[in-house]
Amino acid sequence: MQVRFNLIAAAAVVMFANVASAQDAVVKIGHVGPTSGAIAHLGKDNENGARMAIDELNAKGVTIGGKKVKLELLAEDDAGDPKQGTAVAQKLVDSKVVGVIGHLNSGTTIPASKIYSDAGIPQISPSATNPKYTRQGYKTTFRVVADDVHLGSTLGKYAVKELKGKSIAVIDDRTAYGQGVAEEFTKAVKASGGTVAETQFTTDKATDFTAILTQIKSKKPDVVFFGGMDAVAGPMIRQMKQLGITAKFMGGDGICSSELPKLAGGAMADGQVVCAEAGGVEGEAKVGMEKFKEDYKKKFGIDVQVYAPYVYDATNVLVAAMVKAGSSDPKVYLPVLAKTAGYKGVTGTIAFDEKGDIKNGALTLYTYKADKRDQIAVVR
Ligand code: ABU
Repeated sequence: MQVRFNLIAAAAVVMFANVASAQDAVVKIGHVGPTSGAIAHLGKDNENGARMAIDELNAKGVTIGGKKVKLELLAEDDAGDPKQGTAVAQKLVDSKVVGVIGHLNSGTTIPASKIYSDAGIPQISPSATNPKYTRQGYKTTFRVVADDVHLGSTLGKYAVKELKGKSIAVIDDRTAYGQGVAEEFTKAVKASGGTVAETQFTTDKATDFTAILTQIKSKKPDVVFFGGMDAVAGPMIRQMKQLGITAKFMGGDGICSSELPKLAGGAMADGQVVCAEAGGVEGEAKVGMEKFKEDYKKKFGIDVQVYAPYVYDATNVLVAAMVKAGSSDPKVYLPVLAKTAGYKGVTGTIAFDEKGDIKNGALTLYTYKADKRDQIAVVR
């Protein structure tokens, strides 16, 4: 009887040791993405990645500086809009978050980074790929994915060398991301001996591409590259089919989502689309990524879009730095975060360079077959 009582008491101790209590100090972490608007599915995907990390950490129990803490996620919506991005950044600073994961878009991440930098709050973007983000001289900016230089140059080379593109058309949505990645793509096409036959622009809100696609059709393109997001790329692919344009369609990480086939309304031919995610794992490391995707589906009932695993890792990296520093005070843990090296995440090994960019970042090239993403290769 006494043995049984002791076992129950021991189990209770373990249970309560692993569950944050109401008395634990609260550590607030911000997350920002567009959870409303045309790319809300991507914003929600990112937010889910942060929620998954926070829930798991709280369930395991987090001790910082000898004190048990409860992590609290403050999730904000910037709607992909630069003005709303800076407004919610200020709101998070005023709410005393000690770190921020986000934002999703380069166009919101870059202006918001000044607000976090002025407040001394570390920010890790899991998906903003415009190189400028980490090149402003701020000590608070970090990124766990490769940037547009890497994305654009790899895709440009692929268009010429692998797809044998002779007549290449480039469209961008005039956002910080879309324009930047299209410029890098164009540079790489030229450096690889290819020619850009036509350049057109649209916006991240456009839905009718008849005029620009008709112009592009006259150049008989074999490759069309789009710098922008999946919500615009989907209808563009559909309208290409309606106009009889059978060219390969390429884009960066912004189009490389699970949602793209649905957004294209069934107009994507197998192997027609080639895109790149700004990260990736190979070999044995794929086991962790697959497990993450299964756990994510179990928890949220939906598939990962693109960047949830990177948000998950970014959140864990942030908290690991606090634990290592023994403090959640940004002044104390920021230098430890900057020295992150050899962190084994589901997206691979994370270490930051002097700018806060991931060292030795990878890219994964994908196509779509039967409306499912199909990996072509992981490249560095
Ligand atoms: N990297 C693609 C989506 C986010 C962005 O950089 O705007």
